[in-house]
Parts: sequence; structure tokens; C-alpha cells
Amino acid sequence: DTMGARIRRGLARGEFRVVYQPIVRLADGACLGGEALVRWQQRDGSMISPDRFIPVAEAEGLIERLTDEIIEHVFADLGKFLAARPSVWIAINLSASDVESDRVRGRLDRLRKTHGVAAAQIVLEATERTLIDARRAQSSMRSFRDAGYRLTIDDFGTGYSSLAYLATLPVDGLKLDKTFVDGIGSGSAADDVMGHILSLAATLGLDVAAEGVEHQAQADYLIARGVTYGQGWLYARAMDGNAFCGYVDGHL
Ligand code: G
Ligand code: G
Ligand code: MN
Ligand code: NA
Repeated sequence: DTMGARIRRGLARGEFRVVYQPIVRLADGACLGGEALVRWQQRDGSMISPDRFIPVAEAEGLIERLTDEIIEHVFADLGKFLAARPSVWIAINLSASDVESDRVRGRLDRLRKTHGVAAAQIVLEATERTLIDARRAQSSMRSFRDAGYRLTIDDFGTGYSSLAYLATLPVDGLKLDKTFVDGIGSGSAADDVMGHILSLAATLGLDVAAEGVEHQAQADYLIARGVTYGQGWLYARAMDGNAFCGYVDGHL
């Protein structure tokens, strides 16, 4: 079978679920949110990485159905928890066609209203590539923003966005790609690039979160440079919804 056919079957069989990775405030480890990450375990038990199936779902017109399913899981897992904790937020990854999808937007609006979750508790993560690909992305993003959702640029620094372009995007924050965190202390050019990214973020008034933080020395460096949030194995791996709720309540 092709990957596309397998994705369709996986959707029909309910094989997709969602795990949640805490995002902490670097200065004190407080956790007020996290990122939803899709997982696909096939009937035979084998796991397929989103790195493999998300691009296929995007190419074969299946991504909106998949994102819709992921949003359903997020609210089934965390809806009650979020409604009871208005300062806690969850980040959901959107692909290019999701940003402009009435189906995805409708699902988000409906579920959060049903559960009593504020739009500001939902952070939409889109990659630079997503934002450039989506022709009408800017008006769709503004519409999400006007409704109170928060937007961040994922994998920041791996795309080709110019400063001028970024300054026009209606976003609240950016996620510094893991490659920069990996390069910390290596004395490589990545250090200089990161410095420029961080001063750009400060100029634009954007929140910065660093991904893939694995070592305390990386966290110390990021804190010294004014990065607010961190996500990575140093703090916590992705976990199921129940464990995530317990983690947040233990680190508020
Ligand atoms: O969770 P993991 O490290 O395996 O994710 C690998 C890649 O898949 C990352 O780039 C991540 O952004 C992407 N990804 C994970 N979950 C989702 C999702 O729910 N939707 C989309 N569009 N991408 C996701
Ligand atoms: O591309 P995106 O940032 O959306 O995806 C995050 C991916 O990074 C997830 O697949 C997650 O499992 C992975 N990840 C999160 N923290 C760490 C980390 O500390 N180290 C490594 N190697 N991967 C991580
Ligand atoms: Mn992401
Ligand atoms: Na990323």
C-alpha cells in the first residue's frame, strides 16, 4: 500500500493519538503550556514518525482531515483541564493548508467554545515555509489573531524569511529551531546567527521559545541571552494527556 492509503486507513481505524510535551519558563522551570505532537501506532504495533507521514498527508490532500482529528484529540484529552486553568495554553502545529482551512478553523472555534476554552489558550505553530507557501496566509493569520488565537513561527531560522517579511507577520512569538540549540557553545557560526535572531525577536517584541534543550549548559546560555521558554528532554519528553495535566499542575 502507498503511505497515502495507509494514512486513510489509519484515520478510519482511529490509529492516531496525541502526546504533549511541556514547554517551561527557563528561569524557574514553571510550566504553563506545551505542544501537541501527533503519534501513529499501527495495528501491528509499529510507530511511524510524523516526519514521514505529515509530508505525505500534506501532498495527498489529507492534512486537513488529520489536523481535524488531532484537534479532536487535544480537546478530548485536555479540554476540561484547560477550561479550569485559564492561564494554561496548548500549542498545535498547523500545515500550510490548515492555516486557510475552514474545516480546521471551524473545528477549533467550535470545540473551544463547547469546552469553555479561551482562544488565547490556543497557540498555533506554523513553520516559516508554511507561512510563505500559504498565499493568503497573512489574511488567515490575521483572522486567527483577531479571534484571539496566538501564533508562533515554528522551526525558526531554518527558512529564508527576511527581516522585512517577518516584521509584517501577525505573530506573537517564534520557536528557535533545535539546530541552534545543538550548536550552543560550539563556537560555530550558529552562535552568531542565534544572536541576530534573538535581537530581531527583541526588536519585534516577540516571545522566544527554544526547542530541543537537552543540557543544563544550553539552558544557562539561553537564559543569559534572554530567551524566555524552553522545550526539551532536559525538562520533559512528550507524554500522554493525563501525565501532561499532572506535570503542569506540579509545575505551575
Ligand atoms: O514529535 P516529533 O519530534 O516526532 O515530530 C517530528 C516532526 O513532525 C516535527 O517537525 C513536528 O513539528 C511535526 N509534527 C508533530 N506533530 C505534528 C502535528 O500534529 N501536526 C503537524 N503538522 N506536524 C507535526
Ligand atoms: O518541529 P517541531 O518543533 O514541531 O517538533 C518537535 C520535535 O522535537 C518533536 O518530534 C519532539 O519529539 C522533538 N524533541 C523535543 N525535545 C527534544 C529534545 O530535547 N531532543 C531531541 N532530540 N528531540 C526533541
Ligand atoms: Mn512545532
Ligand atoms: Na520545530
